Amino acid sequence: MPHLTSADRLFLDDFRGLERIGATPAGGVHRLSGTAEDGALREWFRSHAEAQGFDVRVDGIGNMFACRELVPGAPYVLVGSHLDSQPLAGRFDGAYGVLAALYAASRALDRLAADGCAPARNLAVVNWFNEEGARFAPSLMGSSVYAGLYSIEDMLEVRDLDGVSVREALDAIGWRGSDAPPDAACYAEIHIEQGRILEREGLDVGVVEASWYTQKLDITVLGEQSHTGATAMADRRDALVAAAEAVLAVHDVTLDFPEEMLVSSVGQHVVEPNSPIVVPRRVHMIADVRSGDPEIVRAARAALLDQFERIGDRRRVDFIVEDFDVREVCRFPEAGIALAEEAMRAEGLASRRLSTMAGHDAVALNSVVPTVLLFTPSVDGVSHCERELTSDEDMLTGVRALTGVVRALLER
Ligand code: HGY
Ligand code: MN
Ligand code: MN
Ligand code: MN
Repeated sequence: MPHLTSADRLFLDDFRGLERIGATPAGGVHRLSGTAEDGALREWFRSHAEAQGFDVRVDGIGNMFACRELVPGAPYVLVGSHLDSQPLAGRFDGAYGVLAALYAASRALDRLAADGCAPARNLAVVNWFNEEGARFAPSLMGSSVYAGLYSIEDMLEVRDLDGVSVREALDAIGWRGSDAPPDAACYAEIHIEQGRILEREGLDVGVVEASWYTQKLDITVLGEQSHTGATAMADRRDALVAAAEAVLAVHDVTLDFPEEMLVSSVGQHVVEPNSPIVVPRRVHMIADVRSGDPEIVRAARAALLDQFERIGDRRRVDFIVEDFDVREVCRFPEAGIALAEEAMRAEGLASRRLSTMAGHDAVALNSVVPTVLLFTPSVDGVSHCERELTSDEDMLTGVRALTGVVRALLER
């Protein structure tokens, strides 16, 4: 590890402090949106942002904006990510990007002042509400409301599996605000890659040029409840057996396409009544399907619907399938990519362009303002898992990279 500056040590100390919120015994975090852990993270972020001279605003869907007004009336450079996590997940996904944004924002302002340059824009560091969509679907919720892709009224009424609404959850932790969010001129984000490319090629930073097409299938399988002992096998309408075939179909449909051009999983699965001696009457499950080519997803989706129909006929159950959380391919603007690559060169960092298969708040923001998305290496490419890891050195390099980008965006 090269020589650590005092600012580097401060960053690492703060990241260690952040890690402890919602920490799990196995070294990960469990920080679902709208929970007490989310509330603690927000208090942590607010106190650290205010300590660095930012004024924190909270909008009606719980997005947090730590603002520095530099040029009255000017639009804002937004830089940030998300503090919520998947269940039993990693310490870095989102949280690293929020802390890196706070440090890069302060350092970019210091650099501008040291260079005698005046900023042309204002600056805000953002914690977006519910990027993960784990407790409340869809994902990228707060950033999509900000981008006008979803209505705040609809999102506040979304309910989790226990029937708790977003509104009730935010009110319970006291984080449903009423501040007007700042107007954005542009957005920048740094995020762990959650893949293996940067690590395999020994690179410092990734500059993201496009995101994959992603969508989810909301699948309900309806059979009939009956006694697992007394009911003849020929008389059963077992929703779970049919759902099990459907789960395999979701996985195996990827084999019909060029290797790694399509990825899919069923990650969430609820069985009713979920009793050992009752034939299940209903299974509700969510499939996630992604590809760099939307036509491949559309073809896979058609094949699956056809298979579900055949499974339903054979098993005498009904399938109800709805599309949601659809994200078209997003291409980041060439001007932002070039600006980021220039900043990497100026910092002496090795970077390359790549696509993201994971969704990010930057995808929502890019639908309304020019956006730059940077990646930092992930060890083994593992994420949404407690052993997710990015080295201290790579985290600090990412802060340097983001600082260069924010400084350039402030001057435009
Ligand atoms: O959808 C995603 O890939 C992100 O982790 N929410
Ligand atoms: Mn601190
Ligand atoms: Mn993330
Ligand atoms: Mn994630």
